[in-house]
Amino acid sequence: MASEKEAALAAATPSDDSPTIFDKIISKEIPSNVVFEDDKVLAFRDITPQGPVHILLIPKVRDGLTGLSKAEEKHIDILGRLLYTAKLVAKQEGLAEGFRIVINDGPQGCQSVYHIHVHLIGGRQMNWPPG
Ligand code: D5M
Repeated sequence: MASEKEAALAAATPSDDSPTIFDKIISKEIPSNVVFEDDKVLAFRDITPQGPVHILLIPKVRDGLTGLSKAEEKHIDILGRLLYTAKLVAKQEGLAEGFRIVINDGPQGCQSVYHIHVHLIGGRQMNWPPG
C-alpha cells in the first residue's frame, strides 16, 4: 500500500474539483464508521489511523472547498462548524488529555483527498515537530 506521502503526490491537483471518495462516503455508497453526523458535517474513522483515535470531519457539501487554501468568506461558517464539531467528537471519544487537529493542504501538505477534511487524532502522546 502506498504511503500517505505517495498517495498525496499521486492525488489530483489542488485545482481539481471533481468528486472524491468522500462523496461516496457521504452518500453511503461505500461504508464508513460514522461517529457523528448532522445536516452539515459527517465524522467517520480514518481508514489508516495514525493513533488510537483518528477521525475525519468533512462538510457534507464541498462547495468548492477542496482544501483550506481554497477557502472563501462564504466558507467561514462551515470551517468554524468543522472545528467546533471536532471538539464535540473529541469529548465523545474521551480525549480528555488532549488531541491534535490537522488539515493537510496540497501536495507539500500531504493532502490526498481534495474534499476539505479535519483530522482529529488522539489517544497517544503526540510529538512536535510533525513529520
Ligand atoms: O487525508 C485523507 C485521509 O482519508 C487519509 O488519512 C486516509 C483517509 N481515507 C481515504 N479513504 C478512506 C475511506 N474510504 N474511509 C476512511 N478514511 C479514508 P489527507 O489529509 O488528504 O492525506
